[in-house]
Amino acid sequence: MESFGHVIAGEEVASADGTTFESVDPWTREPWATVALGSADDAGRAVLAARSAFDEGPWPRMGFAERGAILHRLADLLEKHIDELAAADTTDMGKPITQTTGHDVPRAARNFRFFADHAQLTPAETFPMPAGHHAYTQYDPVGVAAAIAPWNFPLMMASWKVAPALAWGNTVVLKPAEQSPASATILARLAIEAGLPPGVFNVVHGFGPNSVGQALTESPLVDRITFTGESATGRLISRAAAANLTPVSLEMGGKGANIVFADADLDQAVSWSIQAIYSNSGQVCLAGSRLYVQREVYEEFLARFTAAADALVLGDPKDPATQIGPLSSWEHFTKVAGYLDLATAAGARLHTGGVGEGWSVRPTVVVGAGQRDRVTQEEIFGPVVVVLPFDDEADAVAAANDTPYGLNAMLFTQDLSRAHRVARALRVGTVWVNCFFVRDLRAPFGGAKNSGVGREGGTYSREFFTEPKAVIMEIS
Ligand code: TXE
Repeated sequence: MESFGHVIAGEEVASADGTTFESVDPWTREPWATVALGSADDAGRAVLAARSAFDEGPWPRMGFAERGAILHRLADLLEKHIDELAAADTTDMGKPITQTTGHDVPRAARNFRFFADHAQLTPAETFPMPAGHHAYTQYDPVGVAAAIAPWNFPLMMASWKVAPALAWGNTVVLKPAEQSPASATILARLAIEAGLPPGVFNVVHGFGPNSVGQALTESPLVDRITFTGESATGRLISRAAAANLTPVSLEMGGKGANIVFADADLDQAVSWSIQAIYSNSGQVCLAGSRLYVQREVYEEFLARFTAAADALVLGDPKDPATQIGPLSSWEHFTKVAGYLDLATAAGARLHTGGVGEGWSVRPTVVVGAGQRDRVTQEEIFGPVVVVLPFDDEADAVAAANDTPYGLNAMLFTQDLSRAHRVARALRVGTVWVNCFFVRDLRAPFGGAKNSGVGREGGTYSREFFTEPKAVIMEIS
């Protein structure tokens, strides 16, 4: 068994009361790591360490270049330790090793490099004023940021929050998800090696309600809360944060609509649509889990899509040949499997797929569901797509917008005008046209409706992790 502690004030430590929990490998269904189990006390210790590193330490007082050099060193170390980090996430939550080595760890390193450079290179504003006065903006760090991360992209999502917070001069307490704790401790060990001063980046393991997560959201010493997870949890966090008027950034669930028009390049549409729902076993907030296909091409698309889904290799996530691993935990497996029962009980049909070996679900295609069925409306967070036909553009847009979520949508068409028109009509934070998951880290990332509050990425992260200050001076 491997062992992972909290990292507080530059030291890897046990919980104050010495308790631990086990992280379970969802493929073997055996525990593989012992992890410090934090409490509100441990969260409090970490917040105090972050507070004093912010109030008295060098980090917020350094120049961007100096901080950036340390963050680049951390990115170098992530790349050097790619195998260890990839194995940690793959073993913790079951995503294929080719995804952790090919995407998650490189993207985590890129997040640190990008935000280090972005903070250094982004200009602030000056405002022309009547003669005699001059106004400019200054982006001051805010203080202590609490980052509460999910288990579906453990290292990558943590870095997406931690990197901008640090680059802008804040100190951080990260609470990784209890299902995927290992890579956060490794990240914090590497941060010490990279030269981050003690207390600048802290990690506390534990659960959410009545535990570390809740304590962080209730702390009056925390200045910002950034969270990714379930919409219901986002509501709880908002409520807790309101007591101290702590600003929150919430990235929550999704039920991505993927609209395939009859004029689409069907090879391209099938290939992206498969990735959109089955990569990471559908445990992606951006998953294209509602597939609307124009009636003229519905049968042909369904046949091609189903063949591609059936061809995906499900198996041991540590095997490089595997394309789909198990679901992240027993609890999550039962949730996803429950939706399959719900779909059939409501009169829909599994065109292909169903429950697989252990805690896995095979790439599943649900047909015959209604727009208002739970399987079409709720986030399943598994390799389960609902395919529905539509007649015209207006129908497609109405159906796509008809959920409580609004994180993202995809559309496939060769008609340029329609692409712009539909992109404008969709009430979501991101629209991908003829592609999926392609990102520019400067672009806003976040959701409309129940999918999010606030945006992250580029200057949007700067807005959140700084106090923009106007300075007006008399110069006459
Ligand atoms: O989420 P939670 P869970 C969705 C997905 C999934 C469902 C449940 O549909 O099936 O959420 O997953 C911490 N105060 N997404 O249970 O509970 C928790 O410890 C403070 C979508 O894992 O929201 C973990 O670190 N923190 C999603 C983090 O919140 C609390 C990614 C997320 O856990 C807390 C993950 C509290 N009261 C799940 N309660 C996405 N948007 O990508 C929990 N936490």
